[in-house]
Amino acid sequence: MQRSKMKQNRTARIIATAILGAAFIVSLVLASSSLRPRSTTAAQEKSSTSVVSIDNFSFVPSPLEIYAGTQATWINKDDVPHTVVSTDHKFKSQALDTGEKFSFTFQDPGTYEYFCSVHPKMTGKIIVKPAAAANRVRIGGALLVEALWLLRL
Ligand SMILES: [Cu+2]
Repeated sequence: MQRSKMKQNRTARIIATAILGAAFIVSLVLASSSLRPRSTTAAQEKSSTSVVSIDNFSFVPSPLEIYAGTQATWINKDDVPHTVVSTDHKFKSQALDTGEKFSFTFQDPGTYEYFCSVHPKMTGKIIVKPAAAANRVRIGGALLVEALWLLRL
Protein backbone atom coordinates (compact mmCIF):
# COMPACT_ATOMS: atom_id res chain seq x y z
CA MET A 1 0.00 0.00 0.00
CA GLN A 2 2.59 2.52 1.18
CA ARG A 3 4.99 1.46 -1.50
CA SER A 4 2.51 1.84 -4.39
CA LYS A 5 1.65 5.33 -3.16
CA MET A 6 5.33 6.26 -3.21
CA LYS A 7 5.57 4.93 -6.71
CA GLN A 8 2.56 7.03 -7.73
CA ASN A 9 4.20 10.11 -6.23
CA ARG A 10 7.36 9.47 -8.16
CA THR A 11 5.45 9.06 -11.42
CA ALA A 12 3.62 12.33 -10.75
CA ARG A 13 6.93 14.07 -10.09
CA ILE A 14 8.46 12.71 -13.30
CA ILE A 15 5.42 13.88 -15.29
CA ALA A 16 5.55 17.29 -13.60
CA THR A 17 9.25 17.62 -14.40
CA ALA A 18 8.61 16.68 -18.03
CA ILE A 19 5.81 19.25 -18.31
CA LEU A 20 7.95 21.89 -16.61
CA GLY A 21 10.74 21.16 -19.08
CA ALA A 22 8.34 21.46 -22.01
CA ALA A 23 6.90 24.69 -20.60
CA PHE A 24 10.40 26.06 -20.15
CA ILE A 25 11.30 25.29 -23.76
CA VAL A 26 8.04 26.81 -25.00
CA SER A 27 8.61 29.99 -22.98
CA LEU A 28 12.18 30.20 -24.32
CA VAL A 29 10.85 29.96 -27.88
CA LEU A 30 8.17 32.58 -27.12
CA ALA A 31 10.73 34.87 -25.51
CA SER A 32 13.14 34.66 -28.43
CA SER A 33 10.36 35.19 -30.98
CA SER A 34 9.14 38.24 -29.09
CA LEU A 35 12.64 39.67 -28.82
CA ARG A 36 14.01 39.25 -32.31
CA PRO A 37 11.39 40.15 -34.92
CA ARG A 38 9.51 42.62 -32.75
CA SER A 39 10.79 45.73 -34.52
CA THR A 40 9.94 44.37 -37.96
CA THR A 41 6.47 43.13 -36.98
CA ALA A 42 5.71 46.43 -35.23
CA ALA A 43 6.80 48.27 -38.35
CA GLN A 44 4.71 45.99 -40.56
CA GLU A 45 1.66 46.40 -38.35
CA LYS A 46 2.02 50.14 -38.57
CA SER A 47 2.74 50.61 -42.22
CA SER A 48 0.50 48.00 -43.81
CA THR A 49 -2.69 47.86 -41.78
CA SER A 50 -3.34 51.19 -40.13
CA VAL A 51 -4.55 53.29 -43.08
CA VAL A 52 -8.21 53.65 -43.98
CA SER A 53 -9.01 55.13 -47.38
CA ILE A 54 -12.19 57.13 -47.77
CA ASP A 55 -13.01 56.25 -51.34
CA ASN A 56 -16.24 56.31 -53.34
CA PHE A 57 -18.29 57.13 -50.22
CA SER A 58 -16.96 54.21 -48.20
CA PHE A 59 -14.28 53.44 -45.63
CA VAL A 60 -11.76 50.86 -46.89
CA PRO A 61 -10.92 48.52 -45.24
CA SER A 62 -13.70 48.08 -42.75
CA PRO A 63 -13.43 46.55 -40.32
CA LEU A 64 -9.77 47.46 -39.89
CA GLU A 65 -7.97 45.20 -37.39
CA ILE A 66 -5.04 46.70 -35.49
CA TYR A 67 -3.15 46.11 -32.26
CA ALA A 68 -3.54 48.32 -29.20
CA GLY A 69 -1.21 51.32 -29.36
CA THR A 70 -1.47 51.62 -33.16
CA GLN A 71 -2.27 54.90 -34.82
CA ALA A 72 -4.93 54.67 -37.50
CA THR A 73 -4.99 57.26 -40.28
CA TRP A 74 -7.90 58.07 -42.56
CA ILE A 75 -7.22 59.65 -45.97
CA ASN A 76 -9.98 61.22 -48.02
CA LYS A 77 -9.60 60.19 -51.65
CA ASP A 78 -13.00 61.51 -52.75
CA ASP A 79 -13.75 64.83 -54.39
CA VAL A 80 -16.19 65.78 -51.62
CA PRO A 81 -15.48 66.44 -47.92
CA HIS A 82 -16.02 63.68 -45.39
CA THR A 83 -15.62 63.37 -41.63
CA VAL A 84 -14.64 60.53 -39.30
CA VAL A 85 -16.81 60.56 -36.17
CA SER A 86 -16.82 57.91 -33.44
CA THR A 87 -20.28 56.61 -32.54
CA ASP A 88 -19.18 56.58 -28.88
CA HIS A 89 -17.62 60.09 -29.05
CA LYS A 90 -14.08 58.68 -28.73
CA PHE A 91 -12.70 60.63 -31.70
CA LYS A 92 -13.92 63.19 -34.22
CA SER A 93 -12.25 64.74 -37.25
CA GLN A 94 -12.75 68.10 -38.93
CA ALA A 95 -14.24 68.02 -42.42
CA LEU A 96 -11.55 66.41 -44.58
CA ASP A 97 -11.08 67.79 -48.07
CA THR A 98 -9.54 65.72 -50.85
CA GLY A 99 -6.16 64.37 -49.78
CA GLU A 100 -6.52 65.45 -46.16
CA LYS A 101 -5.83 63.06 -43.28
CA PHE A 102 -7.04 62.39 -39.77
CA SER A 103 -5.26 60.18 -37.22
CA PHE A 104 -6.20 58.64 -33.90
CA THR A 105 -4.19 56.28 -31.68
CA PHE A 106 -6.13 53.35 -30.24
CA GLN A 107 -4.75 52.45 -26.80
CA ASP A 108 -7.48 50.11 -25.57
CA PRO A 109 -8.65 46.83 -27.15
CA GLY A 110 -12.24 46.86 -28.33
CA THR A 111 -14.52 47.55 -31.26
CA TYR A 112 -14.90 51.16 -32.38
CA GLU A 113 -17.69 52.12 -34.75
CA TYR A 114 -17.66 55.39 -36.63
CA PHE A 115 -19.44 57.24 -39.42
CA CYS A 116 -19.24 60.30 -41.65
CA SER A 117 -21.38 63.10 -40.21
CA VAL A 118 -21.89 64.58 -43.70
CA HIS A 119 -23.13 61.23 -45.05
CA PRO A 120 -24.36 59.22 -42.04
CA LYS A 121 -24.88 56.13 -44.18
CA MET A 122 -21.10 55.90 -44.49
CA THR A 123 -20.05 53.73 -41.55
CA GLY A 124 -16.89 51.92 -40.56
CA LYS A 125 -15.40 49.86 -37.79
CA ILE A 126 -11.99 49.51 -36.12
CA ILE A 127 -11.20 46.34 -34.17
CA VAL A 128 -8.37 46.83 -31.68
CA LYS A 129 -6.70 43.64 -30.48
CA PRO A 130 -4.49 43.34 -27.39
CA ALA A 131 -0.84 44.13 -28.18
CA ALA A 132 0.99 41.02 -29.46
CA ALA A 133 3.95 41.38 -27.10
CA ALA A 134 1.67 41.69 -24.07
CA ASN A 135 -0.12 38.51 -25.21
CA ARG A 136 3.13 36.53 -25.33
CA VAL A 137 4.07 37.64 -21.84
CA ARG A 138 0.60 36.60 -20.65
CA ILE A 139 0.95 33.11 -22.23
CA GLY A 140 4.43 32.68 -20.70
CA GLY A 141 3.08 33.68 -17.29
CA ALA A 142 0.18 31.25 -17.54
CA LEU A 143 2.60 28.40 -18.43
CA LEU A 144 4.79 29.23 -15.45
CA VAL A 145 1.83 29.27 -13.06
CA GLU A 146 0.67 25.92 -14.43
CA ALA A 147 4.14 24.38 -14.06
CA LEU A 148 4.43 25.60 -10.46
CA TRP A 149 0.98 24.20 -9.68
CA LEU A 150 1.94 20.81 -11.15
CA LEU A 151 5.13 20.73 -9.08
CA ARG A 152 3.08 20.85 -5.87
CA LEU A 153 1.74 17.35 -6.67
CU1 LIG B 1 -18.96 61.58 -46.15
